[in-house]
Amino acid sequence: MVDGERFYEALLQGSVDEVERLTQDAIDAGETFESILNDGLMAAMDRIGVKFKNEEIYIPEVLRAARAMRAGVAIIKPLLPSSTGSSMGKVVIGTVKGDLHDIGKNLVVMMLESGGFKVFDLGVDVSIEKFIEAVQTHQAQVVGLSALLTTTIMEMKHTLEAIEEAGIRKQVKVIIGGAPVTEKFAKEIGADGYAPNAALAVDVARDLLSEDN
Ligand code: B1M
Repeated sequence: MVDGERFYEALLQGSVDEVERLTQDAIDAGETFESILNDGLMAAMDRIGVKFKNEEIYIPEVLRAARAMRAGVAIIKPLLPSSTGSSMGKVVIGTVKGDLHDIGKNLVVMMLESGGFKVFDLGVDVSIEKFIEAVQTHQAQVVGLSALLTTTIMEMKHTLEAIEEAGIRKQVKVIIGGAPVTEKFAKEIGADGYAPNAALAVDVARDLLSEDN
């Protein structure tokens, strides 16, 4: 079993070395990608979020925790099967304008790549214009929008509207996700798909593209 408490302590300390060591130990003990991610790193980050909300810790500590989490994710990444077959399709993805959270989005990128998609990651704080330009340049079949703030999820709606106005709505499937996003919200704004986590984002993308063929 992954020792969630130790991952939490290491993230709270922002200790890259300790997170790397715990992650490697868990791999050596035969733990799976999913258990290290879900029971170790993500469970720890959820607890960091609670402390942050309660103002027991502040942005510098959260940033250090995020850096340590990224180090752990980098170590488990090779556990994901790497895709070898033909490309499943092209995805343009980013965190919407005004939002700097990228840990979840980066996991979605990792899973999509492992699932055989060619991913163009636009990063964080991505403007609507940049999304549209990237879809056109790369001829993407899927756009992925991530948002972690209740104040930025409406950017998803605005991005969808702009995709419609640009005349490319029929060309792309839009998938949205992030902690405050729900299936209901996705339906309300007219997104094609919603995924509550990174692994399901791959299934949703696959299903949407296979509906088209
Ligand atoms: Co911010 N933050 N943060 N933060 N932060 C939250 C989101 C918050 C819930 C914390 C809290 O109060 N409990 C809160 C939002 C409250 C709200 O909106 N109602 C919050 C706040 C308020 C803020 C600031 C406003 C704080 C301030 O300045 N006063 C500020 C905003 C900055 C900005 O974006 N403009 C801010 C800043 C930051 C840091 C920069 C310090 C840092 C981000 C570092 C980084 O990402 N590089 C940070 C962090 C780390 C968090 C918490 C603690 C952790 C987020 C995270 O990485 N989770 C977070 C609390 C929490 O979520 N518990 C919090 C782990 C990650 C794996 O999960 O991103 O949900 P998640 O991704 C999941 C799914 O959601 C899904 O798959 C992922 C994995 O399975 N998913 C998708 C995500 N995107 C998807 C896309 C898809 C499909 C699925 O399809 C395309």
